[in-house]
Amino acid sequence: MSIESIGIKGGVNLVGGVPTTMGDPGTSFGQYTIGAGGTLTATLYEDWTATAATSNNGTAKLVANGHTVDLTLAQGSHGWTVSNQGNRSDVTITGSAQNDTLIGGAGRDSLNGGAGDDTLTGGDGADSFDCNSGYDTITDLGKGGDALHVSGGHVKAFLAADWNPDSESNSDGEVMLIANNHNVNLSGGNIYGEAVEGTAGWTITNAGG
Ligand SMILES: [Ca+2]
Ligand SMILES: [Ca+2]
Repeated sequence: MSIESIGIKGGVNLVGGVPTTMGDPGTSFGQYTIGAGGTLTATLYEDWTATAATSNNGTAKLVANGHTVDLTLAQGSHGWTVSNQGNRSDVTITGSAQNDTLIGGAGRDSLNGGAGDDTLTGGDGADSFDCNSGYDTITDLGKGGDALHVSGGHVKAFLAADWNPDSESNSDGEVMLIANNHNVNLSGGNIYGEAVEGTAGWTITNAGG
């Protein structure tokens, strides 16, 4: 990975690929160890996959800048904030096992928080939200015609537009949709005769949630 900028405070160590020039977009990076009280802020110039050599016990913020980020193997007790806001490229962002905040851009993003209680925001574009465990929150479901895939866990999704999911969406977890004065129609589509597959319950409310 290369970065444009990095903010380092106490407790941060860089493991491998330590830059010799701060702020050089061409500087290659390896993995990070962010200690308690440490802060990492970085803008990606390449796709980046964390290995188990990366851990976060402090604060970690990545600007995806149109690149895929995979934090599945990241260690440590703290989650990550990853944002592609302001970028039109489609990206896939996969969170860590902790509580992450993942934010898409204007493209068709795929956001998967992984374990933990994650907060997902797709932005514009037909985004795909994948939720599999924990208590995840989606802040803008429906904006751009999104798909929701719930393989487990609990999801609370706030609608940002009318949502009429097709058969791409499914749930085997518990989903609460906060209509937020938008229309929801789960009956359209046609695979297996229903729009939204899944065995677990859906709760739809126009209350504040
Ligand atoms: Ca997570
Ligand atoms: Ca998006």
